Amino acid sequence: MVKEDKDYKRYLITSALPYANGPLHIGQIAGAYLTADIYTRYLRLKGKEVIFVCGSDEHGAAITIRAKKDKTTPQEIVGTYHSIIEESFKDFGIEFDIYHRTSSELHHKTASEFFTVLHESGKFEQKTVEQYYDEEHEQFLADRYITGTCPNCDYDAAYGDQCEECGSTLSPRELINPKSTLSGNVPISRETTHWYLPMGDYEEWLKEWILVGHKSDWKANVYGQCKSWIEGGLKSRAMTRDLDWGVPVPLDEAQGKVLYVWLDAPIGYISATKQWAEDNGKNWEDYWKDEDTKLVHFIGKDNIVFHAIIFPILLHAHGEFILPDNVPANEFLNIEGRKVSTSRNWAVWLHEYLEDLPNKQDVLRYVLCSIAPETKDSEFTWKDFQARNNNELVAILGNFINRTLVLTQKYYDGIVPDGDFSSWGDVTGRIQEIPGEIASSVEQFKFREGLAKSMELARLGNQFLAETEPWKLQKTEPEKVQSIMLLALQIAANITIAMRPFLPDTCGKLSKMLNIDIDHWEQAGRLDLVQPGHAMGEISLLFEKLEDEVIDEQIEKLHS
Ligand code: B3M
Ligand code: ZN
Repeated sequence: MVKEDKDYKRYLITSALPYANGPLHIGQIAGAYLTADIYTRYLRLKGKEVIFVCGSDEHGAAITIRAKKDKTTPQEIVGTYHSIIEESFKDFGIEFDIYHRTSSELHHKTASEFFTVLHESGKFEQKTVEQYYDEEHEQFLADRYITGTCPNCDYDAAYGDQCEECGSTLSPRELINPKSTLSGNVPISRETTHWYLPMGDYEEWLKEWILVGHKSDWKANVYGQCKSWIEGGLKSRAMTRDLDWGVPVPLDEAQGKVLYVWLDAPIGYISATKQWAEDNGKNWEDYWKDEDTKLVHFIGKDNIVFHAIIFPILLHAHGEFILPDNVPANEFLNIEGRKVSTSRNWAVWLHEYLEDLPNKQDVLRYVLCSIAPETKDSEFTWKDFQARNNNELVAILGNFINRTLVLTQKYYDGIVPDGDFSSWGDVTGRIQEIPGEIASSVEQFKFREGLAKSMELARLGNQFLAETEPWKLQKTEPEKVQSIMLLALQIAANITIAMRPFLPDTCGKLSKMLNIDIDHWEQAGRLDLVQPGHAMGEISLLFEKLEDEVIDEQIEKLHS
């Protein structure tokens, strides 16, 4: 039985913890952050009890390999990138309740205790196995420390844990022509001991929970991946690693070993919640141990198995935690016809965008939401970015707002006129319907559709002004013009609420111009949001046209 939203008391929203091994690029933003932020902002406007948690993933080979490449230490790497990432999220308007980090003491303690509970209740299998080993660097090679050809798609740079080309999960032994990332040498085999999660033991449980229980409410891409993994048979997976960077395995016999990063990182959601609760005088257990909490993990498609299968098994095996209600994963965003590649610098970096195009975070939010890879990979191009800015934000939304406010200023000195707009039933009817449609799209994680619906308000307003042409009637029928303007102002006021989850900065500015502060979703759709006699604030332009030079510069930058 799928639980309905009304059956939940509170929400816990998470976005994948980005590795603190580099700055954020817009592909990541379109995947796991913007949509989660929109969803959370919508819930807050509805007055729901909700927290949105995230943080830096500071462990794993992603960090240590980067440190080695840059000839520095893992501490140095995470120190630098944690701050850059946190800052750019903030400037972009991603409103986490907490942005935590997995190198924190609280996280180490939380992850360590989690492991201990599983270990003491016999949930792991201890096995001594042969693993690849780099003799030159005296290190075992797991995950990203080993690369080779993917047995499923022939990609020649697949990692030991995952092929980034076809998305399949792998183990080092499956790679064809394995090579050490550290030395480039062909590895030898050596014995080592690890603690394994016998995932196969949970197959029946997963079939029931996902394949039966979430058939209708999980996105097709997520459900489909889960189905093929479960039906393909789940193998035991090591939950520990021979590394010196990470959360130490809390067992005497496990010296020099740390928790597998995919065990420790999702526990980061729990430790982030704990830190938030401590900072805000709340009880973290309400969010993790009460069935009335709706837990939703926003991620990118390469993280599906970890969030929909492995972490739920761990939570279930532990026994005290709730499970995610949904795991909305997006596909990938390509840039100008090519896959994002951070190593080849084929990416649009968020912090650079925010610097190069200041105060235009909402333009990027608008474009990324419009093209979000919700059901399949999608494409970002700078020309499309320019077109959406110029033809949609400027020509439709900006234009409608500007005309409405400028005319109100001109005709009535900025004081909302009195009037009767009851004869435009088609228009008022749509204003009343649209918020419900947006809500339903957002609740089903269809953010592109929700944004398009919210934009329909601006289109409606534009069309209404174009049809009624108040500027032609002001001399002859001033009373009719008052009614037209009053209705146009109600549409503008509705935009401040209906578009707020998507474009928070713009809606904040617009609210100031209208001198209103509508902070509850239930007010959306109403036709009395601005009252006759109300004085508006100062007017300015919401968006500006982007010239070719600006766009060409960005295209050049990408190719340089
Ligand atoms: N850091 C992987 C990634 O950035 C990983 C996510 C962890 S979420 C618990 O794709
Ligand atoms: Zn592959």
